[in-house]
Amino acid sequence: MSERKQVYLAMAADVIHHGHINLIERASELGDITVGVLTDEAIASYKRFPLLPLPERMRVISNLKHVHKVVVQDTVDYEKNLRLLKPDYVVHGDDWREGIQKQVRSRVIKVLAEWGGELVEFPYTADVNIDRLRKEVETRGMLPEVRRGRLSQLLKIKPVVRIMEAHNGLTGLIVENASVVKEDKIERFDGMWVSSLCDSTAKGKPDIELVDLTSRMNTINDILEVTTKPIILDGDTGGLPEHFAYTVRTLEREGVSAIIIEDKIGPKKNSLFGTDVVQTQDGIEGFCYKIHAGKAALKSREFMIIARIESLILKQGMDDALARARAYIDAGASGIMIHSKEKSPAEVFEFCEKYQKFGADIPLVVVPTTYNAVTEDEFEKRGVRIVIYANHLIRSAFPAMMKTARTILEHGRSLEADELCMPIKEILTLIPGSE
Ligand code: SPV
Ligand code: MG
Repeated sequence: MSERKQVYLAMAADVIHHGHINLIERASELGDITVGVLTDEAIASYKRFPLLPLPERMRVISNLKHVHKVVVQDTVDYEKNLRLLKPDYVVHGDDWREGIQKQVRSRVIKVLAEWGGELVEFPYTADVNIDRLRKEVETRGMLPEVRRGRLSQLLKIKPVVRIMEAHNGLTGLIVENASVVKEDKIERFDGMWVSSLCDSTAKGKPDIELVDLTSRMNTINDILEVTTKPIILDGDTGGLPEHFAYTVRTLEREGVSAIIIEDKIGPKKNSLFGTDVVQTQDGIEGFCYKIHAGKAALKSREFMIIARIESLILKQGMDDALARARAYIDAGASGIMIHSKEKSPAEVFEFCEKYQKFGADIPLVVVPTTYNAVTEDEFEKRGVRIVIYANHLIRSAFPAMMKTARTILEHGRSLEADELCMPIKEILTLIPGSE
């Protein structure tokens, strides 16, 4: 009796729909099915954060009719599992001939050819719009307790978490939805930074800790309402330790994932002024007390209090920065942000190298506004875990709006400004549910 043929299918299996069932049914006619379920890391590398964790997704798949075996596939690429299993067939929907999975498909064909295996494609089930379904589930079902943990979950599954500034609902939507296709990956932002500079600027106010928490919470709520990604709040100095404890609780209750507080006291000025303005750094002890007060107030384990070190900004030297990092970690900080306003990344790189030697598993955060030639890959090599693009949406919006305003003034009409603006039809339908 001839042996049954071996069939391999890989899937995220996050939301199981009849498209999956169609595929499995057809694949079962070819032989015994092994399903490779993508890890959370693999899914996050090319689309969104999975709704269900890997063990749950594997359990669902292993209980489906026709599935003989379930294995883990830890990359979007099939090669490793194909070499291990040497299947006669790989089965997939025909939708991957175009788009980001095209290259993965070519490699599957090439590797299978080594032992005479074959790729079998079935027509993609046309009425499944999984992205729309997913969005519905996420925006409707995004409870604060789910969202709050998203940053710490991302840190477990991504080498570098990429954060972009948002200062209202619209910019929140940009961070939520912007994507580019790069080789066989879709690049997206992982979450939002609610910057004190941008939040203040959007309200026409200076970045001197003048915009109070109530007002900052309004901004945050506007963003929370229309997005699903984790939010990191720029908490300035955190205020008095007694007040900070309340701030932390408010934020965690709303579903914010982290606050970053900087070790300065008194009238706060933006760090990018450096020593051009008077800025006072807090003592190590005082700032540790504040971190401790925040930690003690927490109700959840996932909310992160990240300590931001201003020693390099204030020219206090590398040793001071490192001593503070150690002390803040000991005080319970769940992350360390090192800030610099130098054009060269040298001092940040030096900090990274020495920080790695601590051997502490506490995420390191950078804000490369001035040393912006450094890529995320280079940060990753140095152990940086969160990269924040702190002000780029407001900085790009302002010149564009000013140009339009001046164009109208120059011409005494708006015709010439039209080419600077998006078409009315597009703005009307930009926000879902406008019709
Ligand atoms: C902010 O975005 O408000 C920050 C980062 O605190 S920086 O402007 O570089 O100080
Ligand atoms: Mg700030």
